Amino acid sequence: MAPENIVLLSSREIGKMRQAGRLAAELLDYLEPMVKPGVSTLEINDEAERWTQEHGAKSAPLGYHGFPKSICTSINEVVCHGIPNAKQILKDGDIINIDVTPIVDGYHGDTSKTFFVGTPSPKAKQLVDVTRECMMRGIAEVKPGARIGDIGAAIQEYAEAQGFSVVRDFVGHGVSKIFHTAPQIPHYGNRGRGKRIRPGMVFTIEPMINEGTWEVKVLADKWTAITKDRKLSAQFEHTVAVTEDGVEILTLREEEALVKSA
Ligand code: EYF
Ligand code: CO
Repeated sequence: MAPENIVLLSSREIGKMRQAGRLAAELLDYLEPMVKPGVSTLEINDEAERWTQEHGAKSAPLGYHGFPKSICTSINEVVCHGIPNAKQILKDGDIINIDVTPIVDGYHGDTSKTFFVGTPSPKAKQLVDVTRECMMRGIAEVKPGARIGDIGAAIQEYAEAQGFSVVRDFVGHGVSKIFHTAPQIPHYGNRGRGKRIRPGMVFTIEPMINEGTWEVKVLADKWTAITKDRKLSAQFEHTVAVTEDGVEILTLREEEALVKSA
C-alpha cells in the first residue's frame, strides 16, 4: 500500500477536534460508575450509544469495517477490539479497557482507559499503572522537530524496564474527519527514526502493554485480539495535537487535568 501523506490541520479544524476529544473524555467519565461486578459489557455499550446520541454525536466504531457495536470492551487477556456482549459479565479483579470514539460535527475523538473492576491483583495494578505511564511518556516526546520513532522508543524503554512487553500488531494513528489515517504511531522502535513531527499533526498514542509475550492472536470472531499466552494486557489512549511549541492532549479527562495542575 502506498504511504499516505500526513495532513496538517488548521486551527479551525483543531478546534473541532478539541470538541470531539472533550466529548470522548466526558463519555469515559460517564461510563466509569458502570464498571462494577455484575454488569455486562453490552449494558455499558448500550449506555455509551444512548449517551452519544443524546449529545448529538455518532459512535465511529459501529459499522466501521463491519464492527458490530458502538465501543470496544477488552477484558484481561483481550488486547483490543473486544465486542460487548450480554453474556460477558464483569467480575471482581477484572481489568477492562473501554475504547470510545464519538464523531462530533464530522471529527473523531478517540480515547480509552483501562479500569479496575473491584480490587485488582498486585500484578494487574502494576501493569495498568505502567501502561498509563507508557502513554504519558510517549506523549511527552511529542514536539515539533522530534521524530515519530521517539514516541515508540520512550514507550518501549519504560515498558521493558518494568518487565512488560509492547504489542506490535496495533499502532496509534492519525485521526481527524477520518478515523484512521497517516501517520502510523508504533509504540516500539528507535529514537531519531520516522517522520518529523510538525505543528498541526493530530494522532493517537494508544500503547497496548502485555504482562507476558507481546504476540497476539485474533479470535474466530475476526475482531477480538488476545495475548498469545493469555496473560494480561492493558491499554490507554489519548488523541493529541502538535502545537507550535509542544503538544495538546485533546481527550484529557477532568481527573487527569486535576493531577496535572496539582
Ligand atoms: C480492519 C476494526 C478493524 N479499529 C480501531 C475496527 O483506533 C481504534 N481504537 O483506538 C480502533 C477502534 C475500533 C476499530 C473499533 C472497531 N474497529 C477492529 C479490528 C480489526 C479491524 O480490521
Ligand atoms: Co485509536
